[in-house]
Amino acid sequence: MGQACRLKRSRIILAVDLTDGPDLQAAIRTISSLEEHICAVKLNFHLILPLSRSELLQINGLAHSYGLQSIADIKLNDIPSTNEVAIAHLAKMGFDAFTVNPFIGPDGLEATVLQAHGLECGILALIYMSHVGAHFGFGANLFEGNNQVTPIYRRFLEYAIKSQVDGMVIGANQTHILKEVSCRADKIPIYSPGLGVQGGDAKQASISGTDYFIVGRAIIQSKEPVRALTQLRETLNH
Ligand code: NUP
Repeated sequence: MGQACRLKRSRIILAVDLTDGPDLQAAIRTISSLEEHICAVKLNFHLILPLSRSELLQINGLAHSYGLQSIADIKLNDIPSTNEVAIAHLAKMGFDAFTVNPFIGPDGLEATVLQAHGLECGILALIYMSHVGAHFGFGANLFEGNNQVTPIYRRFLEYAIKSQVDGMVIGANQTHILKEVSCRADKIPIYSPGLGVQGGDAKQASISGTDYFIVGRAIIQSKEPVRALTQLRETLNH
């Protein structure tokens, strides 16, 4: 991602979360009109479910032709043999990285990293999501035997470091978590969704430790997407 970020001089990843239709042409138009200002695209179920394998391959080929990376945001969370099949299919479709939920445990997470690296792809582990209510899961306390209490996200962080993931996903609106994690694992880049519609502030998140910003609706649903994107880019580049 670092290379794409330097090449495009942008730390912004476009969440291509089209809801109208959506079809291949709309995805192509969106990416082509915004590619100059972003370093990657992130595809979620919005496109991965309705589009065909060959259409996804075309979108990823287009992204690569612009020097962009492509992330499949499917938050893998299954038994190892099923995760393995999903990663193999997504890699064949041209995705460069996949999101994984460390809830699968350290061994499962490590297996996804080893497989992805073997395919020259990367794994981004969820550490603390951005949505309202994320604390019920990622902030829930694990009661250890010796009267110790550990929030689950700290355990996920341990798994992520041990497994040598390529990135960690933490909500841009979770500033105290961003600060803590960026100090404890300063070698692993942090990817933050949650700007704009979800309430996160770009500058605050950047100061708190976010390396890459994932933005969807604030751009895609803007009346002037290029303007919204260039403004955000300028804010972040200063
Ligand atoms: O914690 C997360 N929050 C989040 O919003 C992890 C994610 N992967 N996402 C995704 O990022 C979400 O599913 C959507 O695709 C994108 C954020 O979109 P928006 O809120 O900028 O529109």
